[in-house]
Amino acid sequence: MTIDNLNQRFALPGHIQFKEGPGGLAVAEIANAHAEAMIALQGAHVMTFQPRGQEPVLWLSRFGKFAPGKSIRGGVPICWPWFGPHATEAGFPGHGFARTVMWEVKQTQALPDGASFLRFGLIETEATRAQWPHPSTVELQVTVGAELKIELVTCNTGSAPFQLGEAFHTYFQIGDVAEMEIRGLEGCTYLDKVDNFARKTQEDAVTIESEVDRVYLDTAADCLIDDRRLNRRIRIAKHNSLSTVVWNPWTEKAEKMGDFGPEGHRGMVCVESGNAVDNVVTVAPGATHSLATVIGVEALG
Ligand code: TA6
Repeated sequence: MTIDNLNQRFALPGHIQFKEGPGGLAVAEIANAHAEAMIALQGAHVMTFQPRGQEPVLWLSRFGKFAPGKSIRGGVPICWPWFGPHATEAGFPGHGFARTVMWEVKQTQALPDGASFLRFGLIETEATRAQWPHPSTVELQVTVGAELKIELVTCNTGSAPFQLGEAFHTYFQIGDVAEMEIRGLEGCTYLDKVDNFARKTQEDAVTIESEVDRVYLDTAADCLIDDRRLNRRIRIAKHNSLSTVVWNPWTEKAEKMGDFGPEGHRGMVCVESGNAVDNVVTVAPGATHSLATVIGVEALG
């Protein structure tokens, strides 16, 4: 569907318009009384979210490669229908294919409270079916208001159950990594990916002084990013999620990845709400599973 077609069918004055974004990617541009946001149709990828009067909440690399089929570095990449490497196929893309394939706009709506609602559906192809042969549908529902609500809805339309790994791989904008801590994971068990997946327990708030790549298990808790530099707290609430991943690549890995930019890792941290490893979800035939997160900014308590 061309940009003109998208605007004819789904634009909403005072809320949503479609345009060509970075790298020529089709994007939905949202601007309402509460916030501004941008969502690429590729990957149904929420790239930016900025409540009025606030600094951007999501980190988006200025050095990212915005190109068809390439995952965008920053915002909210959708990891689906598996998290991390595929269990058996090394050649399949890490974190699944959802974030690099095209999604279609299904619905847009101006909500009574002034927020904007958008619903996207993943466009199945022979390539996606080759990697995920289970009859299913997946939609992303985004509400842009004073808070950002994202819901990933998976339906099993087949006659056999399937296992699902998923996450919102959210990159958060922070003032400086040395002046922030992540609370809400105290006492949780985590797999430490920088220490051969050793199982450990989180004693206190999470602080970051080197590469951190941890999958916290069996936790439904909100996470709080307390940012002393920007003098704000970001609350990350989640629903139907038992895993939280915390990731900062630090200097060496960020440089190897090549799209963080100089010292880019200092301005971001990933706090990812999903279901991974021990927490993968079994979706029964005919069942619907919905993973959701609500992201908002508060005063630093
Ligand atoms: O969620 C953390 C992680 O799994 C890291 O291990 C690292 O691979 C990161 O995701 C980024 O992955 P990407 O495929 O987006 O470069």
